[in-house]
Amino acid sequence: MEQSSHDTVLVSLEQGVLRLTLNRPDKLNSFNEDMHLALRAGLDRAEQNSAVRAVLLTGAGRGFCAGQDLGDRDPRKSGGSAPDLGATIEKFYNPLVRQIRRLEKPVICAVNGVAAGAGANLALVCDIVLAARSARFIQAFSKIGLVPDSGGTWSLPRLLGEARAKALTLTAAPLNAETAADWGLIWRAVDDEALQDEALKLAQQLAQGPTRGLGLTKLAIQAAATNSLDQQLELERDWQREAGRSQDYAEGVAAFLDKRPAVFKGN
Ligand code: T3D
Repeated sequence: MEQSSHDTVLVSLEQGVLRLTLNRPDKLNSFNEDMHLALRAGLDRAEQNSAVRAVLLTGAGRGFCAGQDLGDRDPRKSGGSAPDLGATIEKFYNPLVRQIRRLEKPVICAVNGVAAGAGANLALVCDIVLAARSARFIQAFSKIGLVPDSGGTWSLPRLLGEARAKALTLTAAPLNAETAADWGLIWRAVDDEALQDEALKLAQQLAQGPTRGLGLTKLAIQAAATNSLDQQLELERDWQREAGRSQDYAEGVAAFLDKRPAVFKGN
């Protein structure tokens, strides 16, 4: 069910994959309030609807997302008063990051073009990131006097180490997709014309997987960022107990013993 082309996020559900396409191409899909609300609504649907078993996030046109729409921050139109950017982070960007991280379903990001500012960090918070070879990741914040947000100061040093994280954020140097993959920032760089097919294939593969086990796996990997080994071992014990109660686990083992492909139903 595709929505009309003036919607700021296009939404379609096919074979368990909810595709969310950021759709303000003339502004390189930069965020205005409307697009924030539409994206959150799409993610709410992914959370609440058991027919959704994976999410695919991408952008319309030549860009993925250029971060905040700076047209909405024109200082010449604000009558001299500085905006409270902390309030917009609290209201829009932080809840978005938290929602993607807590969603117990895989979120695939297909970075189809430039990803700048909060747009770059939105991609990095997704679970598996594929990027077109022509895509660039730009920590654009320092060019306008801001600090990285949307989890960038958290994910960049973890994924890249401090040296690369500081150089990228302080200089706003563009990072191409191939280097991003070589450095471990993303999963893979893909030929531009193959990106959407490859991303959809991956999303469909995950949508046909054992949804509960995949969701718990995602959360377990994330929990390791702050847990000790002992805490993580206890978490694995508890969540394995839970995964072991799923029908998909019983199906997985039966299929192995029967020497046939498993048919996971997501429960
Ligand atoms: O404010 C808060 O709530 C706090 C939160 C902040 C989060 C943030 O994301 S802050 C960072 C904001 N983003 C940026 O600073 C990036 C600005 N954009 C760029 O630097 C460049 O556009 C790109 C490097 C991303 C791409 O460059 P290029 O040469 O490929 O494209 P372009 O010609 O610059 O852009 C194409 C069009 O998109 C252009 O419009 P036009 O001239 O054709 O009518 C451009 O103005 C528009 N556009 C691109 N980015 C934005 C934008 N319009 C509004 N806001 C944007 N962020």
